[in-house]
Amino acid sequence: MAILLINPAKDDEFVNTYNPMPTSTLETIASYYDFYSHFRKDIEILNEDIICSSLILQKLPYKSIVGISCQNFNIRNAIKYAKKAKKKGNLVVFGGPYPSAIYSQILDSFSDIVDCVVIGDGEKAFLEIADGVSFDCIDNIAYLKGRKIQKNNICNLNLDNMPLWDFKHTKDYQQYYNNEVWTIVSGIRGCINAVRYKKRCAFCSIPFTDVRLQNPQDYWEQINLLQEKYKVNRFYEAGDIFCVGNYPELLAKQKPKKLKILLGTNEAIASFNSRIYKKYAKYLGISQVFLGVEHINQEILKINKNITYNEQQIISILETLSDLKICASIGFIFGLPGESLETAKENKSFINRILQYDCINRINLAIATPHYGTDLYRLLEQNNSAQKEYVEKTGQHLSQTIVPDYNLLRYLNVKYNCNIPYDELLNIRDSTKKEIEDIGLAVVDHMTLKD
Ligand code: B12
Ligand code: SF4
Repeated sequence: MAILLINPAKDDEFVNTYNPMPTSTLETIASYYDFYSHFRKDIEILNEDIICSSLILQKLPYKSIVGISCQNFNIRNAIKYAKKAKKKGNLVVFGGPYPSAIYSQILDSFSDIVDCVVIGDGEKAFLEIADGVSFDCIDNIAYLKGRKIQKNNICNLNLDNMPLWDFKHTKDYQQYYNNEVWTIVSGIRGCINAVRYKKRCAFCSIPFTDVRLQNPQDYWEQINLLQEKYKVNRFYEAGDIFCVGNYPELLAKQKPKKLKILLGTNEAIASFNSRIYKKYAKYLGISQVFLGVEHINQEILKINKNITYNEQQIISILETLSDLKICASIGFIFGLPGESLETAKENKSFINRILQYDCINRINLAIATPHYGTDLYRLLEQNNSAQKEYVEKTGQHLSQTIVPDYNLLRYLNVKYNCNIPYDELLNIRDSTKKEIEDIGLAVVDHMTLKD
């Protein structure tokens, strides 16, 4: 029986704001398995963004292995598939950033349907699970041993031993290419800012503080293969921050001259390197940057990002990107701990001031969301009144719930960690949104929830 890897669709409470993208994450796991496994069982990948739920249910194997990729926005659907897969006698494996952060809660509540949770890099762990290695001997997993949760050693994957991958395991992958989509590549894993400050930002839910880089030659070989095979030109580097030391320079030096692509990158203000961009961005094909600004108030930055930066630094980056004709999608967050009416207005007025820059093609306006695994969540957990209110309204304790009520958590965060009424904060966010839309720019909320 084939092994099945599933990427469930977003849960109902979220608004679908993105076009589907190819499931690169699951393809890297499947290709790693094909390359290193002695058994070479067939693997199929089903992505609910393009395959309907009934087909996924129909294709669930019997007594095989079902791996499910979960994030905070699709955990309900992930659990739905896990239940059905378990009924058919499968070994059920969860992986992804969300289960990595909440593996113990998953194993506490769902040990009858989830056999093991992969924490962090999934390629080697999944290979060993599929090859039947005893759980005791597999790094990067957590599972129930007797009645106790056993978390094994966490070991980072060496990105230089990655086999090349394509979309051969993904059913109906051709559907992705109806539109001009970005194909995700992953030569950078982790966040350089988290390494520098030994800490993630207060609103970041990824539970690791390391960074790893793929050999530049392998990086281009992978992109070249995808371009030749599927005639795709747009690639999006998934690494949290692209400017990791001189990595962009090393990439530029190794890039095959004939290879013409467009590249999307993630950047943060503190680590953005204008010199590198001026020298290498055009040659690398960088055409779109996702830039996290989050807030302009220094106190709020200090509390939530472990660092401060000023207006001039941000404007200088926007000038560089505008000169280079690189598009920028800029992220802001309202309602971070420390927010008051004044600071929210400060953020709003800064957003209005930067809209004149040609490079900006999208603004992400988020309301701070306390995801599991973030400091924001921990702050609420430590606050007795917030705990009490959450229990009263949901009947669940914050440390036990796996699928939190995000709207309520946003509200509680503002109530207990900010100095502004929630309604007023929403009004400021909404009026900012309207002003941006009035000049024809797209606005999205990072975790758009249905009302
Ligand atoms: C690329 C990306 C996107 C892309 C495409 C996603 C796609 N289809 O592949 C786009 C832009 C569309 C996107 C959208 C969203 N994203 Co996004 N995205 C990312 C990003 C930057 C990189 C993901 C990636 O490819 N990483 C590289 C691969 C190799 O790593 P990986 O995915 O973590 O997978 C490894 C392990 O986790 C594990 N693993 C993963 N799945 C499985 C499954 C099994 C069975 C196993 C064994 C292991 C395993 O093994 C993998 C290989 O080592 C991450 C941030 C990050 N740095 O991870 C956010 C991130 C995943 N996104 C996030 C969010 C919230 C969203 C949105 C909801 C935002 C929105 N405004 O709506 C949407 C929802 C998308 C949807 N499906 O509807 C959050 C999820 C938070 C969480 N804790 O779950 C993240 C972590 C960002 C963050 N810091 O908050 N996203
Ligand atoms: S929010 Fe961005 S900069 Fe902050 S730790 Fe997370 S990935 Fe790094």
